[in-house]
Amino acid sequence: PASTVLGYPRIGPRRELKRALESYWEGRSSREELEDAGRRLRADTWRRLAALGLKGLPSNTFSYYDHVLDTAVLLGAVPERYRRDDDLATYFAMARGADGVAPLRMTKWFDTNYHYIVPEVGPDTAFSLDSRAPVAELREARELGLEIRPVLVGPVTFLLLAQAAPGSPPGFRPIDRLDEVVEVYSELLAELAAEGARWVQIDEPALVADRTEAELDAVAAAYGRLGGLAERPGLFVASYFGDLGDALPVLAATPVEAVGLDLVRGRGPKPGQRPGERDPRWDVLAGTTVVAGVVSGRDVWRVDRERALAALLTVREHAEHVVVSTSCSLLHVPYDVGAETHLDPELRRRLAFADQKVGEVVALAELLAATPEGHVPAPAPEPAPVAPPLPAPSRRSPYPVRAAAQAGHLRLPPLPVTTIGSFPQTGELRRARAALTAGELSEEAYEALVRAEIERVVALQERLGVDVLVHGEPERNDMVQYFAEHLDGFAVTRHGWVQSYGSRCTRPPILYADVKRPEPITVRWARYARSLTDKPVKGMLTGPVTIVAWSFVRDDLPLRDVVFQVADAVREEVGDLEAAGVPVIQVDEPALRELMPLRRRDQDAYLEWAVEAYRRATSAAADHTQIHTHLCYSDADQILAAIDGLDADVTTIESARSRGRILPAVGGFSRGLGPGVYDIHSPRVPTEEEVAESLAEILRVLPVERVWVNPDCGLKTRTYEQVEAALANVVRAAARLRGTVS
Ligand code: THG
Ligand code: ZN
Repeated sequence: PASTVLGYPRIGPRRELKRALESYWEGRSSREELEDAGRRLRADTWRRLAALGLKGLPSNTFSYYDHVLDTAVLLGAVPERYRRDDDLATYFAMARGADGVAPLRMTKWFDTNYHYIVPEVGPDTAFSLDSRAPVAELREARELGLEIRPVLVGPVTFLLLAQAAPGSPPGFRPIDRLDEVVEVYSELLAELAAEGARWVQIDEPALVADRTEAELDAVAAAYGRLGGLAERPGLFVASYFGDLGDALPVLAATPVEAVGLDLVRGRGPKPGQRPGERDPRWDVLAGTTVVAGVVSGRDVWRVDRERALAALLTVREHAEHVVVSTSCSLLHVPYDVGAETHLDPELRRRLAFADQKVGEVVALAELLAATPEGHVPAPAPEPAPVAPPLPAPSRRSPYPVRAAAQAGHLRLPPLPVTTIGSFPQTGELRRARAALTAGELSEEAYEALVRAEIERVVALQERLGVDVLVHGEPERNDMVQYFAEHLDGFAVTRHGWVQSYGSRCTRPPILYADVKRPEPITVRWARYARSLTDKPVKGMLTGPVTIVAWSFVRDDLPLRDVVFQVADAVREEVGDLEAAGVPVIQVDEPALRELMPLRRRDQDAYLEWAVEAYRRATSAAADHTQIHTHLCYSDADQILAAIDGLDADVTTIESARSRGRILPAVGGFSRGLGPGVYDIHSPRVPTEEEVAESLAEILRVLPVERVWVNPDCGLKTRTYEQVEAALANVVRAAARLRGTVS
């Protein structure tokens, strides 16, 4: 029976790739050792998938950093400034920067928590095929006696995700270069066929977002051209993360042999439709192989077999062949639930990570093959409707009233200086936390260390002259995991790492039941910091949307209701912080944009409840309590109305690398705003001069009484040396500007 997955994790079940990469970057191992690690991981993956009974094995899903960056290399789209003699040095220069050259930008892969490297394409980019990686994998698999299917990012998606190279003429869009890029794919397909590839998977997730007529015409032209090649493998175009919509008939009309549909997020059978009943919307699939994504690659839940089988039977009514598959690559889930031996067995039985999902795909393929044509299973029961959450009462007055109350309460200078919350996480703290988990360090000894770190952070900020102090978050491993560990309804994993970008991973918590806050979480740390200083201390919380966006969440409730439950827990924490005398409370929502639906028609409804959740979390505060929020990523300009809707008193945003876009957009912003004055993502310490210039630029568009002075983001990835030097310059620059503006 036909079964496959669209992709598989690559970081390694014990993060072997992370270790190999970081050791290579630090000069502790050779290129050969890194490449050996890569080869071993690929071989282990294919053998594992074959052992689990999977028929179609994907290849080229491995990457030393990112698959979009790999595609840029494959096509020769390597900007001149990154070129080095050694091709691996070139590759990592694009990913991580080198010799004073900043890396390429990084951004979210659709609505996932994975970040890709944004390629640059200009009118003069000289495309040329570099097929070494996919060809090498074909040969490696052949040596293992396995047949594999190379996976490529498709030409349309690649160009739609690329940015115009610096210096491109106005109006130039990378997609204008589609014809030339398709020529390179043609060459590649011929070569892969000559190397024995019978199928190739071409990923076009960009087709599940809104596309213009012209873009759909380009899709038709591109796949018409590729389909018309004499020497080529079978073409399987995969869509995922949603429904193809108008792109489905377009793709189906091209000569591609197989189309992949996401039947978890995309359109399933119509409401009321009997399983197996024909659906005219899918008539276009006649003669096509459908790779039916019925096992979710985005969550950690076991598949609902009845529902999945019903979708497969409906597809079988229309398609030439059906291949059972995952809804998208398994890149977004951890490897193996079997490694989580500490989890409650009851919860464990409900979970499926990558290997369990592969098993489900195989089992469903067998079930489908054993189900006779014309079989009509009982329709799946509709989920029970749930009561909408009750509105949360607000204690807040309009902004001007609050601002006056806060001014009296806080007595801050103009251009107040603050930080985003985290201070450097020292190796000592990380080791202590590991020792605590392993039972080798007592709770008391650990807490003493955390307290000592808070003392150090508070003393440092006092010495530098920061105006609103933070405790530095030494007790937190991660801004989401920490809260998940302290809330009922969440479980955390030991080995459930998921790649975030390059060698970096997160362990998303699992929200599996109703969320409750059994007791205050952050209050004693904030209270301790407060006891050490006469300056205002800011309490630090993670917002409900971000906690949910960076977790795996239950799917038996609407996402909105889950977020509201988390909001209510945060609301209780806000109340307790205020009661403990904490005058400023920051509720971060860096992921506000990430959960944004891909289709425009769904976006307003999302933003409306996301903003409501935030207000639910913060509206318990009294007028004199100042609410701050922080948003990461440089696309704040795209959701400015929603940010305004959060109604926070002060918003700090990343802006150092995107000032030209952000500042014009925030001119009309009516509350406190702190556009970051320097980029914390680089180890470079900004000079006082540079910070003063940033501030002067900000003051050209915003009135001085609304401007806050802060770095771009949290400081946890920096060293104390860098932080101390940078903040000293920030404080001096603010003092200088205060002299000139007041
Ligand atoms: N926490 C969580 N999710 C996130 C972020 C976060 N998603 C988006 C963004 N921030 C991703 N950025 C990062 C930045 C750093 C790391 C991971 C994602 C990182 N991870 C450590 C590593 O891989 O070595 C492991 C951290 C740990 O030990 O817990 O550095 O901030 N949830
Ligand atoms: Zn940030």
